Parts: sequence; C-alpha cells; structure tokens
Amino acid sequence: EERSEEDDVFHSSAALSDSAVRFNANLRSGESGQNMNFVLKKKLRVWCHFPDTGWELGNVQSLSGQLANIFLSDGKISTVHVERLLPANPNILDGTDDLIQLSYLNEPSVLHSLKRRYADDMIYTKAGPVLVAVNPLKKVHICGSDFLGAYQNKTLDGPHVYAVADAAYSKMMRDGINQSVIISGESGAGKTETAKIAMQYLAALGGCSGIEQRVLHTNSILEAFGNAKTLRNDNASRFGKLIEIQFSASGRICGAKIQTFLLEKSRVVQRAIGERSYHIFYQLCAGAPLVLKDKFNLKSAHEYEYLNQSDCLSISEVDDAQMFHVLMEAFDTVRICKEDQENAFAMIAALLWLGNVKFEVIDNEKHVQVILDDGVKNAAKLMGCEVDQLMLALSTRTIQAGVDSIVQRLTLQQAMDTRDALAKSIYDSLFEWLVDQINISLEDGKRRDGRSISILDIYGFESFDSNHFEQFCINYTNERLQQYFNRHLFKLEQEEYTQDGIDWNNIDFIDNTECLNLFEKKPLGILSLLDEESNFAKATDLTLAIKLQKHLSSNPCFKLGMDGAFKILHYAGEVVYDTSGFLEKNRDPLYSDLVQLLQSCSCQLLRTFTSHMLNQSQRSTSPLWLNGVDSQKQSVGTKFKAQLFRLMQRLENTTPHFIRCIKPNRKQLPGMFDNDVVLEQLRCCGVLEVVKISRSGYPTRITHQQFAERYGFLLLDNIDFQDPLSVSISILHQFKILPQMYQVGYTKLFFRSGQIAALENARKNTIGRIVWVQKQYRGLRA
Ligand code: AD9
Ligand code: MG
Repeated sequence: EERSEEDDVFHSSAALSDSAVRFNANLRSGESGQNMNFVLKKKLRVWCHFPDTGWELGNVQSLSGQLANIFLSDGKISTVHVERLLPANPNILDGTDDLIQLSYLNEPSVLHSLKRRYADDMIYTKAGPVLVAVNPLKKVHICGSDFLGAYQNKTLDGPHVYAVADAAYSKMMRDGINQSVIISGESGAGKTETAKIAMQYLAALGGCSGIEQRVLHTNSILEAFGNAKTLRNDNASRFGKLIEIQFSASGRICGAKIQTFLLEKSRVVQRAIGERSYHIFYQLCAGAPLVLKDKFNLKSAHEYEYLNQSDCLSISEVDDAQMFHVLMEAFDTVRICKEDQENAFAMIAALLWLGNVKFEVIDNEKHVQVILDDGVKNAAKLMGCEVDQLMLALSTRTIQAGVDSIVQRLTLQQAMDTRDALAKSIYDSLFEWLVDQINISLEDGKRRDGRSISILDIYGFESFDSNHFEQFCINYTNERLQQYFNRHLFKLEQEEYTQDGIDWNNIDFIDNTECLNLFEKKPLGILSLLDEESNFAKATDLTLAIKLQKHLSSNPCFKLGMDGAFKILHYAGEVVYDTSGFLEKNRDPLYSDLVQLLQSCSCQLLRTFTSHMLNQSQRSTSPLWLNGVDSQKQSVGTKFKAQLFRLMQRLENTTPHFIRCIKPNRKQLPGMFDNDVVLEQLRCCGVLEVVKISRSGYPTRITHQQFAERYGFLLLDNIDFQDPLSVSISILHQFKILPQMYQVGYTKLFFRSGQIAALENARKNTIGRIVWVQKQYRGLRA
C-alpha cells in the first residue's frame, strides 16, 4: 500500500499509543481538505459534530468499533460515529495568535481559536502570512496613539493591522521594493475601516509635511460619493479602490495616487427597498448652506424620486447634515477648490431633478413626451441647456437609415431608460472626475526615486440568490486576486524553507487557471463571447445563454443553469448567474442624442465628461452595437478586464501583505460570533486554503533553542548537551518522530502538522507523573 503523508502522521503518532483506532475522518470530504487520518484513542481531545448544534468539544471516553463514547465539555456523554470526530488541539494552543501553530488544522479548531480571541476583543489573528481581522462592530481599544507608538517602537508585536503596515513600511525601507496591502472580505467585513487603520499608521510613521492629513481626508470624499447604505452595511463601498501612498527616499509621505474600479452606477437610479443611493445626495439635501439651496432650488430628500423610491432616507445614528460639513472640510483639506466643489454639488442637484422628470403618453402606440414641470426645468437649468432640448433628447431617438436619419418617439419604458442612462453616466463621470481632481491635488511633482505602499480595498466574493453582471465582474476580480494570493503564499512559504536550508521539492499551488480561462480565453471565453453577442442588435439574454452553452460546456468550471442562467465553479464555491441584463450592462449604451445634448451644454463639467467619454470610446471599424448608439465604445467587460490586468501588473511589482476581513454575523451586531457565517467566509476568502497549503508543508516552526527548552527534560539519557540542536535531535530520536515528519533548518525545526501535539501529550503525561511522584514523596515524608 502506498503511504501518503497523512499515513505518516498516523504511524508516527502510533508510536506513542498502544490501542489506537485509525479511521478516516472525511466529514466534509473534499470541501476543505481536512479528511485526514489520525489516531483515535482514549482521552483524546476531539471535536464532535452534531447536526443540530454543530461542533462541540469533548474527550474520548471509550471506543467500540466505529462508535465512540465522548465525554462532552458540558458534562454529558454522547455516543457518536467516529466519522463525526475530528482531533482537537491541546489546550496550550487555545486562542493561539497564529493559526499555523495549531497541530490540527481543521475547521472547528480554526473557528474555536478565532472565537476565543474574539470574545476577548482580540479581533486580529494570524493565519501564517495572512492577517485575519474579525469585525468587532463596536469600538475596541486597540487603536489610537498609544498603540501606534507601541507598534512603532516594537513594544507590541501581536497580530494587528499596525503590525502589517509596519512590516510593509520596514520592508519598503529595507529592500527598496514597493509594497502592497491587499484587503479582502465580503460586504460589511471591515475592509474600508481596516484600510483606514493601515493608512493611519503609515501617516503617523511617514507624516510631517501635512500631506498625510490630505491623504487621510480623501477617504471622506470618496465615501460620500462612492458609499451607500445597503442591507449588509450602512456604509458600503460601491467601488474598488487602490490607493498608492508615495514615500520619499527618507521614508516621508510625499504624495498619493488613487485608482478606482467599477462604481455601481445603477444605484443612482434604482436599488433594493431599505437601501440608499450614494450618501452625497442626502448630505447635500440636508446640509447645503442656504446660498446653494437657493441656487440649486434644493428640496428635502423625500421630494426626489431617485431618493424616495427605496423607502429609506436616513441611517440610524448618522446625521447627514453634519456629514456634509465633514465632507466640505475634507474637500478643503485635500485642496479641491471651491469652484470645483460647487460644480460637483450642482451636478448632484441636476441628477436629483432629472429623476423627477415625468412623461405622459400621447398616442395609441404609447409614445411619450416630457411633462414640462419643475423637474425638467431645474435639470435643464443646472445642466446648462435649453428645456426644449432636454425634453427632446429624453423622448426621441435619431436613427440612422442609410444616409437619412429618422427621428423616432420613445415609448414610456424607453424614455425612462434613456433618462436613467443619462443620470448613471453623468454620475459615473462625476466620480471619475472627482478622483482625478484628488489625484491632481495629491500629485507629488518632485518625486522620482521614492517607493510606495499601495492599499487595495476591493469588493469580496459575492454569491446571492440572484447574481448579475455586477457579481460576475466582482467574482472575476476575486478569481484573479485568488491566483495572485496562492502564488505568493506558496512563494513565501517555499522561500522560508529555502532560506533555512531545508530540503524542499517545490509544490504546485492550487490552480484556478481553468476558471480564469473560462472568463478570459479568446475567442472562446465568456468575456469574448459576451462582446461578440453584444455586437448583434438582435441578440437577447437567451441567445447569449445558448451561445455560452455551445462553446463552454467542455470547461469543467462551467455549467448551464435553468432559464438562461449559467453556473461558474469559483474557487470559493458555485455561483449561479442570471444572464438577464448582461448584454445591456456590457454594452452600456449612451445614445448619440444624449452625447450631442451633453456637448451642447453650457456647463463646463458636462462638456469635460463628454469629451472624456468620447476619448475613451475607440472608434474602430467594427459594426455599431445598436443603431443610434454613439460610436463604438469599449464594452464594460473588456474595459474592466484591462483595468484588472493593469492592477495585477502593479501588484506583481510589489511585495504583498494580505488581510482577510471577516464579519462575525449577518446582523451587523457586536459580540455575536456565528460559526456558520464565519466558516463560510473562511472558506470563501481562502483562509482555509492557506491552512491547506500549510498542511502540505511544514506549518510548525520552532527554533532549536525553544524546542530544547520545552522538551529537553523529557530526555531519558541524561546527557549534558551544550547546544540546543543536539538536544533537539535527541528528542526527535527518542520519540521516534519519523524523518519525513520534520526537517532541521539552520535556525529552526520544521514540523508537519500534528507532530507537536504528540510531543505535548508526552510532556503533559511526564509532568503528570512527576507531580504524582512528588505527591507520593511528600506523603511518605509526612
Ligand atoms: V463593503 O464591501 O464596502 O460593503 P467593508 O468595507 O468590508 O464593507 P466596513 O469597513 O465599511 O466594511 O465596515 C462595516 C462597519 O463595521 C463599519 O461601518 C463599522 O461600523 C464596523 N467596523 C469595521 N471595522 C471596524 C473596526 N476595526 N472597529 C470598529 C468596525 N468597528
Ligand atoms: Mg468598504
């Protein structure tokens, strides 16, 4: 029989036990790679799985065949099938601050550790090279100037975002290599807050000129325009962000550059009940000074269709008026001039009025015209165009038929879609323009020689009941980042082995190339096929689904779903995508009538947006997507892919530091650690992958010195060794730890998982015996 690595764990541990039962605990076989063999014996601390209550801790009391009697921690005894058991770690490892120390790296053990720590407000834990941050959802006193100082002068070194930022900074200064901090996690997990904590640390470390304050204040601006209340997070970022903080050669902050990804612009016109549009709309209505209110003819938020449609106008414990003042201060600090600020607010007001534009049906074919009321009047005024022009552009479309052009009246649905497309496009451009203004203000003209630390706060993997084009793009991003993550963790892991001079055959990392191919391959990947289909005016979501099925069914990561849906097997799980809306969102058409309208507006900002849009659209020879659509625009998918590639290229040139944010429950409540919710994220965001990777390597590292000190007294031959290495080797021999279970490095011993637990057991027993002997001895003397 071929012996696998897991068999070895069994055999070596068996050396310590006389009546061992061996079994294969493949409770969730395949899912998380924890189906490992281990030795089940009396007194062993185990995790016991109950269908109703989940994992419970206990000790094996007795064994008979495939059944075990478990003495549970609540005092009860339960008889369970051995397949429901997993080994638990010795209690010295309880609440360990690095999960990689765990001898048994199974899901319940990882959960247990995180939960123990979370209960004590220790929200940060390391998983090898990755920092896991569980959102406290309340103030915890682990940040602020005391802690900043303590991490700076290294009196504190426990897991913390500060420690990650510090490591990045030190490495940058020492190696002269750009660094990145990559923060991921699902909505509400704490990415944005974590990014701010990292920025805060870097600002304290590299600040002096005042520019660090400007860099920090960009957050308030971006959050006002790019964050919104959703059902998952009251302050959800609806865009991805990379901020590159630039340092001079002497380590001082001298500038910053922000890149954003795929803003969810549909939110401006539509969203789920109970959610809000972007904060800025409500802030402006509530907090604008009187002059502006007059100028824009501003009403309160509930009078605007774009805001009142989702039955949610306020956020508990948030004062929008006050936030508007915070925003204005941030604008001033970042040095966005007053004129630009006012222009941006005018655009926001214009969009609010645009949303109030109404239509009336004028004939039997449901064609419409715009109703001349406050909505369209105020919108036209703020956009700087004639009311008639705006009314015409919103209710008609010019179609090219050969050399002639025909003007068609729109139906109600078409007219509303046109109005919304205009609003979305203006908002998207406004956001991009704002980011540009911030970048211009933070640009460091002098810097040539310096280095940088980039912080990436990007949307995590999403899987809802119903998933659309947005989730498709988001999950594609995560698939790319996961590949980057795997590659680097393997690289780091393997570098450490090489540095310490141990024998090591490089192992392949868990590969998601197949899934990435599914997205990216040309011509037969989803993005290419989507573009191809987008070029057919007659294409529908159903024809798209059929096309995908025809060309992709051989890819193991692709499956056809029901009713025009398709499934992708992502590294983090299977997601069903609904094709409806894919074509439209990918084309993202802006009709030429609207482009012309915008070009003719007297509002300088709108003209800037339009020329920017036109520059971006590549006027190629390929056919127009749709009649009446402005010149060939690059599709959203293709544009996004290019953006993502540029991001990956930038990250490739950095040394990455990973932070995985976890939300403890789905209710946004503090103090509540929901095992299932956490477990799902640990699986999705790849923490268990790291654990898996570590399991195939040597997760336990201990210096010769530490090892000799802890276990030296167990040596039977009382030889007086001087050097810790010799002591260590003798211990290994005495306990018959098989050579394939460890490696001796220059400074450390490297163990496969499970090995230290066996030694700990022997240590505990020996100490127990010593105590017993001492007691007897005292008894005799008494
Ligand atoms: V989303 O994908 O943008 O929807 P994030 O960014 O992951 O999401 P965010 O940082 O916004 O989540 O955190 C959500 C909320 O959790 C915050 O508004 C805070 O109320 C709370 N939070 C997050 N991190 C911390 C923290 N370190 N300390 C205290 C926190 N509260
Ligand atoms: Mg966020």
